[in-house]
Amino acid sequence: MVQIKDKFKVKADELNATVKEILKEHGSDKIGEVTVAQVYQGMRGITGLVSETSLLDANEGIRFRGYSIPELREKLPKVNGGAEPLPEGLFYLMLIGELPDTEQVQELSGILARRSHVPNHVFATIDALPINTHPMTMFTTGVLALQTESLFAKAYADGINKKEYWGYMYEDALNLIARLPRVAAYIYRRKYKNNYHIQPNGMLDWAGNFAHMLGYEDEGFKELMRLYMTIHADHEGGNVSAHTTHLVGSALSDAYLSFAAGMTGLAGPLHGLANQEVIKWILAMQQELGGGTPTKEQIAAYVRKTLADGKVVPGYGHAVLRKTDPRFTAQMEFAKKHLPDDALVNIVWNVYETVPPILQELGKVKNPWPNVDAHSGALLVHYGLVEYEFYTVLFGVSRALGVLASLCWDRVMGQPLERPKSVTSEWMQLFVTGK
Ligand code: FAM
Repeated sequence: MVQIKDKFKVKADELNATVKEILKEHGSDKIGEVTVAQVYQGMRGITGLVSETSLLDANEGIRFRGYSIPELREKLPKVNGGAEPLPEGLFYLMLIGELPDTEQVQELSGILARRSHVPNHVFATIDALPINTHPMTMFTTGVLALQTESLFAKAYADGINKKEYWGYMYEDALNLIARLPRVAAYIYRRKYKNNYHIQPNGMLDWAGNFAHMLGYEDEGFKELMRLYMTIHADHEGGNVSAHTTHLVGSALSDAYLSFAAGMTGLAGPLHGLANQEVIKWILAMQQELGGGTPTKEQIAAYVRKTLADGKVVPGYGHAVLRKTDPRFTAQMEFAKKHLPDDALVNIVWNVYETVPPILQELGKVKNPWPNVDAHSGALLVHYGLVEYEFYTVLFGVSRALGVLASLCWDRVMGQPLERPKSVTSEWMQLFVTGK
């Protein structure tokens, strides 16, 4: 079987030839305009990046190499008897640009299992942090501690030719993806299960083994983990975790340094930390209402109180999407199939019916619909993973698939140091008024 790495290089050589032609014929073509508001307000809608792995449409949602989430759930290989896609297959698709067959996914699962060794100093570094340290801080620290293993960093220090950068970045990316479940599970078992650690099972797929090391043997949870790791893997290149990984990587920081930087962004409440904030918000609402299942009227009142307190409703809205997130819909379908009567899930569904009209009333919210985080916690709680501070670590393990596949493409395409221009408001004043 042609090695995945060789296949990647063939695809990259083809794309490099295409991009060379595009730049030669159209390099000075204008692709858009930039307004003063966009410069001051988060560069929304400015097309300024290329990321091969996925593309986000405001109304259609995410497509990974052209495939929607429903299409991935149908077409990607699954475990025997399973219904959810193997996330290794999505990594293959994002990297190579073709749907893998079962044999190719099984080969990738084996490669990752063989590369999953984590040196003891990484665990010792995590152990040096106080037990009440946030899991995302432990996770990011663990990734940085792994940087000792970077083949790219060693090769660069030895003076490699820039044409060889991609090969070492590819090896680091696969090694890091292979190691992350072990690091994440170590953190979970240290913080919540009295340091009782579970050894990996090399016979399981990447996500199934992750569930096993977390301490969850239920096949339903393993299926949820396969879906979870698939839908959180990528969301084009401009979101905070993807863009940060890309930006730091553009300085030729290795995969460990770049991904750790991306994870510090994912740890933000407006980005990946929202998945824990959603469950915290629902539990706080239940507590304030004396427990039980709140009515839609009670939910509406609590939403209005949240807004009146100057807080955001976590799990709702999106910087690009202008409809219900297909990643929310995929989770809702999973819940309807496996746990339709779960009380917390039914609260999520009642919140879904209640929040959008209230956010629309405000007149300022561009997307009142739920995003991926609005549903994820309720599914995890159902299977017993109730420690919501850990949820963003799950998100981070999944996001590695997309941002590290993208990092391999950045290096093989020879993407340069990223360096947009900034100005001062004094400059802006002069620009807009002429004085
Ligand atoms: N609750 C309350 N207000 C909201 C809101 C929400 N869910 N979503 C947007 N707004 C407000 C926003 O704060 C802004 O208010 P101000 O003008 O007073 O500052 C106004 O509506 C316009 O914002 P926007 O243009 O509609 O949204 P942005 O593109 O600025 O922000 C989000 C996008 C995701 C940061 C925003 O929707 C939000 O804060 N959502 C809640 C946090 C969340 O769920 N984040 C997770 C996002 C998810 F995709 C992920 O990355 N995992």
